[in-house]
Amino acid sequence: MKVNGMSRKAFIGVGSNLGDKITNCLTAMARVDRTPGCRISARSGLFRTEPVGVQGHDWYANAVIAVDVAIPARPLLERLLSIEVEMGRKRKRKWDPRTIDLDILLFGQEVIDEKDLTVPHPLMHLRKFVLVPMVQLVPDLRHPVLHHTMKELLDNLPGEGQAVIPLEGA
Ligand code: A4P
Ligand code: MG
Repeated sequence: MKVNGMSRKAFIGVGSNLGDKITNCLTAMARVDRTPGCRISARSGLFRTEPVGVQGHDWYANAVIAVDVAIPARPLLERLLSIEVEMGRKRKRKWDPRTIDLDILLFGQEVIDEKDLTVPHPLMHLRKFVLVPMVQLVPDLRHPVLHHTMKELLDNLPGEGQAVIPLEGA
């Protein structure tokens, strides 16, 4: 399938906190880029990030990719879940350490509220490990529900907590 002028821009959050985290993130990105109907147009830097919402876990590597998509959101989600499985992710408890986690953050301006697919990602506006890379890529892009730009959402978060540290040369 060609990714052409009919395509939309999706933003996908990439995270790993198990094994060789940076390699895991880069491998997952390459697999997204090889998916029919998906072409990465830009990627943020990679960041070393403090775990959010869980305690005692290892730090994460996180990044965001901008993807030109010519397929609907549902098959994109299915492809992301199968990349996670191919890369050895075992689903145990929610928020367990994972070799790779791929979340659809935004899918064009679409708003999707289904049992197993919520877009925009319901926590993205609260997470520096999402917003710092989003601001690198698209500071002026507006959240389709909250209507603030990525830069405004990041500026609205408390200054302290949620460390997000750029990885050198990544
Ligand atoms: N699902 C619903 N909406 C979406 C969407 N927009 N994108 C469903 C992707 N998946 C979506 O995911 C559970 C189900 O969510 C999927 O089967 C899909 O149908 P999961 O990956 O099995 O569970 P999870 O990752 O444990 O939970 P969830 O809700 O995805 O957690 P998050 O939001 O991914 O948070 N701290 C740092 N620093 N960096 C991180 O990357 N990640 C988490 C996990 C917590 N703390 C973190 C990080
Ligand atoms: Mg997930």
